[in-house]
Amino acid sequence: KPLVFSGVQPTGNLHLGNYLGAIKKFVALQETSDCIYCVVDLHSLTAQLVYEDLADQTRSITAAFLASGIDPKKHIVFNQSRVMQHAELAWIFNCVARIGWMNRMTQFKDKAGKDRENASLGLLAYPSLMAADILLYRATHVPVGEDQKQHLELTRDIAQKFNNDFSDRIAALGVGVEMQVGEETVNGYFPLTEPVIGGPAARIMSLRDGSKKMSKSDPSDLSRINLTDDADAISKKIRKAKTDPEALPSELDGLASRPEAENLVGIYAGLAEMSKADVLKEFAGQQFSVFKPALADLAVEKLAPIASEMRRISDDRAYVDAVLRDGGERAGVLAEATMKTVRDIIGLLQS
Ligand code: AQP
Repeated sequence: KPLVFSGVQPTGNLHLGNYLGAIKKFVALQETSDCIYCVVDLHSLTAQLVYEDLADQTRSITAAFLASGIDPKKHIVFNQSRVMQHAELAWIFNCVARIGWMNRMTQFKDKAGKDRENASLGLLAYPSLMAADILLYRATHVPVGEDQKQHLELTRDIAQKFNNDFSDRIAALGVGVEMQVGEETVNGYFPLTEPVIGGPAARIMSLRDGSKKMSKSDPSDLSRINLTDDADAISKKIRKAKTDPEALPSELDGLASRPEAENLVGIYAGLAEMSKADVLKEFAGQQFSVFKPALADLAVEKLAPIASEMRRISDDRAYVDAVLRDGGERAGVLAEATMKTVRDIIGLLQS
């Protein structure tokens, strides 16, 4: 059975991009896989060290997972900092990965801005912790938005370098598994994890600027639809979304160089579980004055039940905390099993 891992940072209100690009996939994968979904609170420290409400943000992301349909009994839901092995493996991966690999990450370049010397070391090492999150469970699949693709490639690079560097010890301990790398069959301890990216909503853009991704940290609230927005807010944001004066085309080609129009079509497709081409078949030749209200109705229909369920779950703080505690205990058992082997592979004294 595939083993799925993914995480979301408790850095602010979840938005439609997080939902369509990631959480909706988390829910679907539960049917076919064993899933571990994590609120990655240690990752959020890379953006900002001091939060007034980190614990409440962590609970709120957990409530969003549960409200969206993640089952914490059949699968595992927990917050990263409870399982200290994430930080332990990240340290080892800091020593496996190369600084040049980290320097090339576009997310680091974007977030560090011009003053790179002053960015936190944690921001640079972020992908190393992410690789640890995934490989601690030897996850085979990671559902993420398009923006995380490069980090997933780096996770494979780290796994591959670890497998290569320690190949003799992995073989001597008999802890490797056979895997295919290109043409070659190799024996490694860590799998080369596959990203699960794709569909019409893998990269949802800002409602104000079709060249920027929808993001929690955009200062304009009009740029995103939050999972907690009410029907009025959703309708208003879609009404005000930037568009062009043309009608919708009948073919996908007609959306080329119309990023805002393409984004709204992608959002519709993601919410309705249709392809963009089918959305265009339905709305070909229509103006945004027709398409936007239809999109707003669909968004309200899909998001309102999640928002109200989130509120209901959030009111029961003891329940949310119990889910995270229980998930943390179960994740901790799996994590320690991996770390015992990793310490043996490296040769750290454990007896
Ligand atoms: N715009 C997006 N479209 C599709 N997927 C997206 N994701 C984020 N933005 C979009 C996916 O959501 C998951 C959780 O993201 P995260 O919270 O761990 O980190 P992030 O990518 O940094 O999210 P934000 O909202 O954009 O936050 P800021 O503003 O802090 O950068 C991931 O799978 C991500 O791909």
